[in-house]
Amino acid sequence: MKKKRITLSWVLVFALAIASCDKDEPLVVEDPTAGLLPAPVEGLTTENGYTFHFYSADGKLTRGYTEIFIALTGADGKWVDDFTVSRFHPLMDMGEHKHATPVGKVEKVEGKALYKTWFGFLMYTGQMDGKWVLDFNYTISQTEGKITGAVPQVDPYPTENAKWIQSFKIGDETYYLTIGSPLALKEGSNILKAYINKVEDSLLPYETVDGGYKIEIDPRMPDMDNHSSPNNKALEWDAQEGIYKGTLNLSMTGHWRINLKVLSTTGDLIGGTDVEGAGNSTLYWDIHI
Ligand SMILES: [Cu+2]
Repeated sequence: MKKKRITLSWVLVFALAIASCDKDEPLVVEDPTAGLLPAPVEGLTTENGYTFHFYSADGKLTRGYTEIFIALTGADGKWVDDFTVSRFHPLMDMGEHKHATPVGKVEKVEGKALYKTWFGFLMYTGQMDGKWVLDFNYTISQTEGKITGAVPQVDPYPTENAKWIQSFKIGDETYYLTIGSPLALKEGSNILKAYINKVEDSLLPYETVDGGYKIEIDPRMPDMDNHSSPNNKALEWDAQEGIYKGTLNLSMTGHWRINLKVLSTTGDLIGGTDVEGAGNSTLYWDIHI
């Protein structure tokens, strides 16, 4: 009796193995973009008729931090899941002068035919007659290719009193401090996220610097006698999430200047200054909530 049961279960395993190897069954990929809105990027079709699609939470690309999602359709318009994307390279062409911008790491979204990354656009489209172009590498069914000259349309900051990216120098080297998800900040206690990116070459993507710094914050309201807000916590590197993370407490709505000091993990001051009276640090973000 026991032997018979074992034989039967082996037959089942074998049948299942055959079923899962059946290549005639068309693979239906679910819409990976539910809850997202198409973002304005042109020029995303490959030579063999595949098209990449960019999405964001609000259907916009904005100056400062913008989280971006990337999906792919085939010539038949159906979602494709066997692809990768990498090496996003936004470049602003300002005629006489060109520059890249801070970029995040590229991650696969778990369980979906979707990738995500973020860009820290230093300028908006049309600012000083500048225009963004975007290149990136891809593989589709293991075949490599490259999109060149896609055109993202980047909007100005969506709120007044916005300054979401700040640069600082260590010796001759330029770094950027980008506030993550600034539109999610609200009155009360917030988890504040930020990235540090380094300029190795002004024309190549400014990659993230993962750890090694601490960012102290001193939020003030410049329009209200520069009063502060209590219960803030400095941003420290969170290796699991790959982000600098701290606590920002905003005691009321309005325009906040988040004064910054960048320190090494051993406590040496690298950038920014203490706030004196009605003044500010030499390094700060501005937000409006
Ligand atoms: Cu520019």
